[in-house]
Amino acid sequence: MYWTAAFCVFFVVFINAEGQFLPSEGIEHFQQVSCTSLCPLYWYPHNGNCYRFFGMAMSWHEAETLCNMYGGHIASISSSEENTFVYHFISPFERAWIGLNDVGKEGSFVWSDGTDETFTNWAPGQPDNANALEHCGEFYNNAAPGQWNDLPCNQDRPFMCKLHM
Ligand SMILES: [Ca+2]
Ligand SMILES: [Ca+2]
Repeated sequence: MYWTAAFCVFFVVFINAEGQFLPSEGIEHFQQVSCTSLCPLYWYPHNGNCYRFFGMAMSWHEAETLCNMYGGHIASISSSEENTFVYHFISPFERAWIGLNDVGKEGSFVWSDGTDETFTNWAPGQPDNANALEHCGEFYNNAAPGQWNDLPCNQDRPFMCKLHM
């Protein structure tokens, strides 16, 4: 049984104009609230989302189905910072699926979790849709670290799942 609920822990601190902490009964001036989301066991929190790496290699669609079972998708990547974070887990395996694909329409890449395609990090010459068979995105070992390639979806790769919290 897995759970995907997110909840927040609120820390409320009361300080006066000089930055001195006040007892709660002396509230008059300012309050500061921080919120921390928690991830299910074995999932890593990062910038409000949860991530889990799966080292067993499988096809892109099998990987997406497994991520769906947890309530997520193969990881989308919307910034250089997120790319570095995800690649940190994947780099020992050299190649791994990402959620980007053009399964629906050749050349129109979309993220399986619906994230807007605002950031891309294709390796030089990619995506090339080699032999008209490449519709799924991966981290590529024949490129600079963290760059992407399009690949036939039936290849087997490890992958990162992402839960939007
Ligand atoms: Ca393609
Ligand atoms: Ca390619």
